[in-house]
Amino acid sequence: MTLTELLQSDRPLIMGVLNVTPDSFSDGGRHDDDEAALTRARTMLTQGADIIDVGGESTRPGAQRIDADQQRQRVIPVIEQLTQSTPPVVISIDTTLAPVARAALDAGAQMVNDVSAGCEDDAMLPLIAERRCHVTLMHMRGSPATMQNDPTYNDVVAEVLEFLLARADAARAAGVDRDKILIDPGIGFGKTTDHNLQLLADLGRFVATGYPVLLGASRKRFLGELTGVTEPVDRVHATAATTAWAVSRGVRAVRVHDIQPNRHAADVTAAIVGHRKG
Ligand code: PMM
Repeated sequence: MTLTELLQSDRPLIMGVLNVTPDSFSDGGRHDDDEAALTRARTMLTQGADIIDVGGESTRPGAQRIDADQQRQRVIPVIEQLTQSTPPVVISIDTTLAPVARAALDAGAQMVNDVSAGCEDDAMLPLIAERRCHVTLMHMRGSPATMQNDPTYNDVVAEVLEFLLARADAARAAGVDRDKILIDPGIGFGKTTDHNLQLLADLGRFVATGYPVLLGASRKRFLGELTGVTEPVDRVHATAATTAWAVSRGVRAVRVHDIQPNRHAADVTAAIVGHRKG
């Protein structure tokens, strides 16, 4: 299936996180060689992932930047293997740098997941337009190095919405088709627990824009604050709660580390929502 076909289907989409980074906070560098990454990707697909989001740079708070060459060296061999397998895997590349995105698209990726929404690299939106691929535009306050330094908003939902609509307009002005754009409020990117909860409570306002909404709450710190669970890997149930809620509000895709519990939470919620609609 292509990503276009997946987005046209009724089923809530599960995007599995494949961090090919030695320093990602939740994978702990266990997938930093190609074989381990491929095995992890195949497990996620067996468990029901629709899309694999491959990233070569950690965006955890305070993380060091990884340059384009290093990101390419990490992700391209893995992407090539996955897109050349049968059936081919739908790949999203998690990067803010156009040279990395270009190499990933050359290797068969179908979407660019840009946590800077095209702000970091001016060449990104024109590249997306030229390749006619999908793009996720995410909201972030500041950069991963600084974003958790006392973020403040007057009205977090209105400000994040305004930013995402402006970035979607910028993408369209660069030539990206409307139906290729997804938006993401960027849970945990320059937000306190209270901000994250406001964004989650008001997900319906993001869905009402008409752009498919992607949500990434998996294992994030605010879930630890709410539950008292300190280890990210143990925040599976907390994450599944956000998935069920998000799907009930009309969110199209969730970006998660633990596929099976989120697949089940999403599918059961979608069945309830579908039943209510009659
Ligand atoms: N979160 C992370 C990385 N990439 N992309 C999108 N679109 N949305 C997110 O919420 C998001 C992302 C950070 O999480 P990780 O370090 O566990 O991958």
